[in-house]
Amino acid sequence: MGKTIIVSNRLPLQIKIEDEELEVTPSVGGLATGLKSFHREGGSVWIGWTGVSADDVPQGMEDLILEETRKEQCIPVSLTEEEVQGFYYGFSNRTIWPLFHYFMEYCEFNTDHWETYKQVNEKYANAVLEDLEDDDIVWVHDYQLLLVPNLIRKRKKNATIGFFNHIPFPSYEVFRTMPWREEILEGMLGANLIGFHTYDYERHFLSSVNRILLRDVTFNQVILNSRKVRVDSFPMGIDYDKFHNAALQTNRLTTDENSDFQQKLELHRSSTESAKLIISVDRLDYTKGIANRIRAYEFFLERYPEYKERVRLIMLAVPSREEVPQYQLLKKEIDELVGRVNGKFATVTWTPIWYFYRSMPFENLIDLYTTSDIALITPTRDGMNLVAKEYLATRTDQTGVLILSEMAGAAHELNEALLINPNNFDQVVETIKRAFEMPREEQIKRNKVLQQRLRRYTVEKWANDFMRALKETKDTSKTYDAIEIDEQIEEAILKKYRQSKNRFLFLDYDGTLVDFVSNPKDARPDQELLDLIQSLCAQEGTQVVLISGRDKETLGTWWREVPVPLIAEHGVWMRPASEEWVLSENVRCDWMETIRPVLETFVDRTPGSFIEEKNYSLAWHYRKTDPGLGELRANELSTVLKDLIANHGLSVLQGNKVLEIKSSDVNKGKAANKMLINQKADFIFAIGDDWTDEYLFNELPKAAITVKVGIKKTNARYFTKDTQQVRDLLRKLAKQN
Ligand code: ADQ
Repeated sequence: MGKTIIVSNRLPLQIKIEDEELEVTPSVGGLATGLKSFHREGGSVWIGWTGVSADDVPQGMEDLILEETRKEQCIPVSLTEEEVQGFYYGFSNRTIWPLFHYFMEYCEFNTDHWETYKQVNEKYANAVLEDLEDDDIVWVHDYQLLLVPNLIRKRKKNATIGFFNHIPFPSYEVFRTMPWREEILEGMLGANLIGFHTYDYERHFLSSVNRILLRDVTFNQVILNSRKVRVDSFPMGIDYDKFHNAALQTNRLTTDENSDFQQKLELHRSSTESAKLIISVDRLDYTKGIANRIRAYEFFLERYPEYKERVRLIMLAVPSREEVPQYQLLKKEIDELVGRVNGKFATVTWTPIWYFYRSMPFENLIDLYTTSDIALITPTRDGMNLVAKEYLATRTDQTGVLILSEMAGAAHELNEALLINPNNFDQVVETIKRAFEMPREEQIKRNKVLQQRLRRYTVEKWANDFMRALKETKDTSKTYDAIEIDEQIEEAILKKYRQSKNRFLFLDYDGTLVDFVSNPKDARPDQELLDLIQSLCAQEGTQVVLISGRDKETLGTWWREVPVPLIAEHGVWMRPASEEWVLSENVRCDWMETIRPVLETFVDRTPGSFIEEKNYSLAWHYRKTDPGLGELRANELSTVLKDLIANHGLSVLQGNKVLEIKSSDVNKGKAANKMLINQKADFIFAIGDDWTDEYLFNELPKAAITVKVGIKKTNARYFTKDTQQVRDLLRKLAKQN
């Protein structure tokens, strides 16, 4: 078992350089806690930026930083100020962050930022590659590093890579506005496992992959040519015991032992009987709904003036991304709003809002959580929101009310909280009132359930679950019956080829020799392919047969100059090398009059689909339709056809984004076998990518070497990954004598 390499934008440590002195202290955020068992074990490492730009590191101190961070099992990625600006403040926080949180109006599509983002992602990937050994597991985190998984994959094909996105993944309609959407999806798909906090983000991602990259998605797996990527949701938890135990300890302190901060909080409580505290804690970010929270609180005081002097909102906002203009504007807006509300309602002895714009030490955060009767957490979008969970963990007597926005990922798990739509002011105001009035027994009943859940699904469990699922992805890739053609198998095939005298190669065309294109007419063979088939045909004792579902006109035109035998329409037509087409099966087609109108109704209802009329079959193509709709209609059509074809001796072939109706007497297997009659073939090779080729694999003699293109369910003996590998193999065959 190798080591774990964790990769995130920032390292879990703080670096201070003062008077040429270096101080490195580990920081204990949620992520660091969750990953501690992996990070501290087996020489594992964490790769990331130190938070100090290379321009601010005094000359000669680089090595010392390296040495000191190494002691914490960390490897620093060095970033210049310019890189930090373009990568972090630029593309990460002015493009991805707003777009993924549905703030499209804040989103900047700046090519320079994108270039820097790519370049810095390369830096992180290189740092991983320098340290990566065969059995290692790489876990990449968050939206700053979306391209890293594929950058690693490109250079280390068999690496085990996980990726977790800590923020939402937006719906396809929003994501598709991104100019570099393909690159971003491809970047993420470099991983074996992609994790999100909720199922909604997962399905948004899968939908984008399906619609933008036109990749097949089955359940929660993306099917690529050579591998599958599993996508799943893992809701992140907190270090429950840390918060709970700290709260127990605070509650045990006597008044004198309490912190100054706690004493001030108590003063407010004791000043008025029934006085209540509402708390909110966030990074100062426009996604957290801070401004609307203040406005809702203002409405509350207006609508229920009896609460004046009996309630206080303590707002804690951590400074964040102050170099991004939107955050500067937000800071100003919040300052003004707090000023306005306090100015409007304050009395000599009471201010309605206490606002802290700073980070608080852990102990004070606990003081706040334990003293507050209500937590008001109202993001307009939030990947998860850990503050909500932390608040609940500190409620040791199980009192307290959590008001939580439905738009936070955490809302999916925290159903017993009072869930609100942060845009519905009326609802927020009434919910604050309800929270005030909620009987103690009800609070306890709700929190009991919530705490049980949080205690069980901690951040450590989250990390373990993700890692287990990541390791499992390695095992599932081995469950195919077909064996991948590796060097050894390839050598055996070549050897057999050399030793035989009468060889037959049955080659499917689309998806095997050429990749799929959106318009089937554009898939004509390139010169390289023409030459390759020509040279195979020229070999003595070798019969190459192109066997396809395509119509004879197209195939005949494309292969006019090459003396290769062709089988068209799955076996209806046959063209011996350089001769005329002959009808190889006497097939009826009077059924077409009945089936065609049915297909036409599906074309009408499925934009982008069309009917291809061949001499002896009808095909309904849906490659260019909306992928979801196409699959849905294809299923519907199969069902409709099942009843219709029963009496006609017809069958429906489900190809790649096509349904083809044809006589049951015709298939590629039968057609190929016909060619083999009386031939004494001593080498039979068949290769194809879709369902119609399974007839070949099933019906050819047992000794045939059958190969599927792509990782799919198949009866072929072997599989190869893509058309490129097919061509490589054929090229090698062409060189044998
Ligand atoms: P954040 O947007 O930072 O995280 P959140 O999950 O709430 O949001 O985490 C904030 C953390 O900072 C909490 O642990 C909290 O205790 C701490 N904190 C906040 N204000 C503080 C203050 N003034 N002083 C001290 N500590 C403070 C991103 C996503 C979230 C997702 C997390 C984890 O935006 O949606 O939940 O990652 O995946």
